[in-house]
Amino acid sequence: MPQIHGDRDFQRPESEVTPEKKYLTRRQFIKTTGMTVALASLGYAALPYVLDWFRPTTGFDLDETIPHWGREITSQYPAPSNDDFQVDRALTGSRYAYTHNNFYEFAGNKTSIWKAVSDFDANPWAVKVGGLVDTPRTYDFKQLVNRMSLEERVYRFRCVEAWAMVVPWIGFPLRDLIKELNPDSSANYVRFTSFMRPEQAPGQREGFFSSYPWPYVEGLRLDEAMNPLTMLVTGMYGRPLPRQNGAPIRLIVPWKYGFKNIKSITRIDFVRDRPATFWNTVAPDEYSFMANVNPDVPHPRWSQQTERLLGTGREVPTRKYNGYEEYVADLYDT
Ligand SMILES: Nc1nc2c(c(=O)[nH]1)N[C@H]1C(S)=C(S)[C@@H](COP(=O)(O)O)O[C@H]1N2
Ligand SMILES: [Mo]
Repeated sequence: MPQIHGDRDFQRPESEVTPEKKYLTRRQFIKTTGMTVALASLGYAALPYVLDWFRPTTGFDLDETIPHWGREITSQYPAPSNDDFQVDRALTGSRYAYTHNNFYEFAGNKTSIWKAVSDFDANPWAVKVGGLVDTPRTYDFKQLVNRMSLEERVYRFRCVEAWAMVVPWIGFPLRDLIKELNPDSSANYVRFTSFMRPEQAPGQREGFFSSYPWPYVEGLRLDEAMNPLTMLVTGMYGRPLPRQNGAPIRLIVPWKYGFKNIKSITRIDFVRDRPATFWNTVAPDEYSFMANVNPDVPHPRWSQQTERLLGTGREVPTRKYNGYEEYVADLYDT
């Protein structure tokens, strides 16, 4: 549970302590009005925590949502933590990060995705790499993950819908893979493609979202893809990625809005021209290709000045580039 009382309340200096006599004369007043106000405001302050606590996660079993890899993969977790990447916020409780998702291939309701992924088979998994590279190739996910050296990094994460979280991701810098692939000098962008499996993903075969331009695609400029912050992520909270969070491999670009962080990647292509991307195609006025977190650029339907921290009921100011300005500001003109 989040902390409600701070220790400082119990460390008042002697000078601030009310003398006993005065205290006694105040007593009646405090009893009749003070206590009522205190209890009411405590109840009000606790309301978001209480509501979050009773969110319908009954029956959530983490092991059921992590694909069964066997020992070859699980021996890689937990991965050593890279302490260069720490943040000034508390980690989001894993329960919230596992059960509050966006993954429109499965469902439109964030709190039901961990249930809607039950038919999704993420093992085995292949990732094709092609386009403007020396040797196009197909990686088996297990081989890929065992060849790269995995590390844990704590990053802030900011969805364009103004909710946010802090997650210990496990993965490897995308640049490590790109260097191996040696893309052609004509490659300016990297395009990522997610899976197309209507038989496993209800959102791709029925209902409102089935008319969307599947598969989900995203893209980065090559210099953004080479930024040391950009990761291919295969785990979180010390374990392999659960299916609802994009098993077995997803992108994490922490200075951009959540929708750039494409899940369950099946293809990575090096291309010359800026690729079409999923949300930018669906609603170009609402979701830009660049999608850098910026509190001063409102979404057409809401402000981006603040964000709600998942599982806490707290709202905090949003930071430019999600607080990663020192790493990325030189990538951009403004
Ligand atoms: N394939 C795919 N990737 C996706 C999405 C999606 O619908 N499909 N949603 C995006 C959005 S809008 C967000 S906020 C994050 C959510 O990641 P999480 O569920 O792990 O928090 O995934 C992103 N990646
Ligand atoms: Mo999002």
